[in-house]
Amino acid sequence: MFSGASNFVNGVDKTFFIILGISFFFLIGITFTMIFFVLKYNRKKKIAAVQLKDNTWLEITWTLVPLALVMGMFYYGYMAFIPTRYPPKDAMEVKVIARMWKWSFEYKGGKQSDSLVLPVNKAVKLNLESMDVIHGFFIPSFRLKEDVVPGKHNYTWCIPEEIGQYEIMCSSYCGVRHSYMEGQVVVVSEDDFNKWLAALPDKSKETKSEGFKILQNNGCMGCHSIDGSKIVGPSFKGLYGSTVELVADDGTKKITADSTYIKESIFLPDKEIVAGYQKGIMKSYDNILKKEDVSKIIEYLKTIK
Ligand code: HEC
Ligand SMILES: [Cu+2]
Repeated sequence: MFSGASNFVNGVDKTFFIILGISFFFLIGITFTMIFFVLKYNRKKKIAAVQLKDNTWLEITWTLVPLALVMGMFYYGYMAFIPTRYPPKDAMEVKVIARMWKWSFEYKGGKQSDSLVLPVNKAVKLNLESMDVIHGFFIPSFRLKEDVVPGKHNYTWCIPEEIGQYEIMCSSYCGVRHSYMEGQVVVVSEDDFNKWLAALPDKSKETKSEGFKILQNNGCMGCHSIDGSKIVGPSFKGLYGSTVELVADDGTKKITADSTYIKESIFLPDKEIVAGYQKGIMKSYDNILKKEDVSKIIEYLKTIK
């Protein structure tokens, strides 16, 4: 708290403590008044009840005082919120790409990185894009949180004010591995930032096979590994040509993973399920991938034995 990691920390924390302070005042006040009344008007003291009719001043007071309090909370909240909607015109722009279950960041010129590296004391505008479902871009230390909605060009911005490393989290439940959807912001000096950006390999120019890129761009890697480890789905390593045990409505069977099988797994994932995995997790890519894309994926899968 009060770390000052970004330009929004003060406004948000001030609002938080004002609301907390008011709540605490009433918690203590109401509790003690209650205890006082219980003791003072205890039935054993046999105090006769008096009927009161309305009291205009009392009613005006208990209307205006809470009104002033909530308007005060609103004022501080609003004043902290408004600047978050107006990034400075000269802010550096970075595209934040959210997909199940990974954050990636694209800098001007198309270079991509897995962590968000930012120069200190420079305004940055973050354009938020989702490749699949609704995610929430959340940097607690920066007091920054904004939904990432597919098809909607949401954004947020900030000025990082302290060199260091901070956590990025996803604040919208987005599926089985939502809680693993973490990232890092690394705030460095401007010099270090420029050096880092220059040294960042340009993945868009890398000579990775096309099939690999298709897997990467469609979020397959969130669920499938290529190194043999099981994530949400089976690993792609050694899949092509191997024997796979399938569970269908009419029992289990063993097949050899050939092109037809892989094509079907991508277009009709729920028809037959790999033994040990669950139905309904992988969606069909029928309208997303073209036949040529799938052929390229298959060509690539043949190469990872
Ligand atoms: C949300 C997680 C998820 C995503 C994203 C996903 N899959 Fe899957 N996939 C699974 C699961 C779970 C299975 C196992 C159950 C089944 O057979 O449907 C599976 C099975 C498969 C299989 C059969 C594997 C085997 O060992 O027999 C192939 C091939 C496949 N997926 C390809 C893809 C491709 C290509 C993409 C991207 C276009 C993709 N998947 C995206 C979860 C996912
Ligand atoms: Cu998410």
